[in-house]
Amino acid sequence: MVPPSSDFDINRLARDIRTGNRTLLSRAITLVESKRADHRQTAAALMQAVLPATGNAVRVGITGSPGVGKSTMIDGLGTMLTRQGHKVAVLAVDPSSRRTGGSILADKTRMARLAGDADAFIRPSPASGTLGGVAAKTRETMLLCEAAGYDVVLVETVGVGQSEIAVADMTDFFLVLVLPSGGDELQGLKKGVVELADMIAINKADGDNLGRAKSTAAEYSAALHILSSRSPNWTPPVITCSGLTGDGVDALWAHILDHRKLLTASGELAARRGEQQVRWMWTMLEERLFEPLRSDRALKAALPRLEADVAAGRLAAAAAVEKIADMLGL
Ligand SMILES: Nc1nc2c(ncn2[C@@H]2O[C@H](COP(=O)(O)OP(=O)(O)OP(=O)(O)O)[C@@H](O)[C@H]2O)c(=O)[nH]1
Ligand SMILES: [Mg+2]
Repeated sequence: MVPPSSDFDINRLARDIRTGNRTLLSRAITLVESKRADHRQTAAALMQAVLPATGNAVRVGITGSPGVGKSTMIDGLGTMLTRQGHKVAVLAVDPSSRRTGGSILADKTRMARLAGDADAFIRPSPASGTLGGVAAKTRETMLLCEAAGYDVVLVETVGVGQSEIAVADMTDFFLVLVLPSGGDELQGLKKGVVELADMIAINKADGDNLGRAKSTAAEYSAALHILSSRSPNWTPPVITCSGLTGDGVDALWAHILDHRKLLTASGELAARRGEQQVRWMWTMLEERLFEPLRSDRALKAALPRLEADVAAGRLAAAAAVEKIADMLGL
C-alpha cells in the first residue's frame, strides 16, 4: 500500500473514510498498523483529521477464558444490533502468538453471521508487537471505525492479565464472560479482572447447563457484594446468557445501555474517556522512547553480557545503566 503523503491526500482519505467506504477504512487501518517510521507521521495526521468524527460509538470490551464463548456471543449480539440498524465493528486484542492466520479464519467461522453482514466490520488483532503497541493500534482502529460510522465497537480479548487491562482502558463497558461452574468454588474468579468488570455474564446458560449457570450467578452476586465497584453510579449486574441460543442477549445489551445512560448523566463517561486518551498518549510515548533500546544493534549485542555481569555481581546495576545510556547517546 502506498500511503498518502500530502495533507490533501490525508484530508481526502479522512473524508472518504467518513462516507463508510470499507476498502478505504481497511487501508487506513493498515496504515496505522504500519511499523514504518515514515508511515507514522502520516498516520498521526490522519488520526487528527478524523478526530472530530470519532467518539460516537458504544465501546464494549469482552473478555473471558479461552473457549468461554466470546466470539459466539459477539456474533449473536452483533447480529441483533445490525438488525436494529446499528453498524458494528469487531476488533481483537491478543498479544500472544496464539492468534495466527489460522485462528483469524477460525474467528471468522465463529462469527459466520457477522462476517457476512454488510453492516459489520471484523478486524483481527495486529499480528505482533508489544502489548502497548498492539493495544494502541486497536485504539486507533476503533477511532477509524467510529469515523466510518460504526456506532457499536466490540473488542474481544482473551483472559490474560495485561490485555484485559488494556481493553478495559479503551472501552466504556467491560463485560466478563464466565462459564457455569460445578462446585461452590468460583472458577476463574480472578480478583483483578472482576474489579474491572462492569457486568459478569455466566455464559452457555443453555441445555443441561442452565441450573449450574443460575447457581454460579448467585455465587458471583454474593462475591461481588464484598468488592467495591468501579463507579459510584453503577453496581455491576450478574446475569446468565447464551450466545448460542441468544437467550439473555437482549437483556445483556439493555444493561450496557443503562450503564451508558447513567454514566453520561453523571459526566463520568466523558471524564473516563478523557483520562483514557491521556493514558494512551503516555503509553504510545513510552513505546516510542523504548524504541532505540530495542532497535540499537550494538546495544542488543551487548545486553546479554551486561545482564550476565549484573546478575553475577561483577557490574553494579547503576554502572550498567550508565553504559547503556552512553551507547544510546543519552
Ligand atoms: N452450549 C454453548 N456452547 C457455546 C456457547 N457459546 C460458544 N459455545 C461453544 O464454545 C466453543 C468456543 O466458542 P468461541 O465463541 O469460539 O469462544 P471464545 O471465547 O471466542 O474462544 P477463544 O477466542 O478461542 O478464546 C465453541 O465450540 C462454541 O460452539 C453457548 O452459549 N452455549
Ligand atoms: Mg474468540
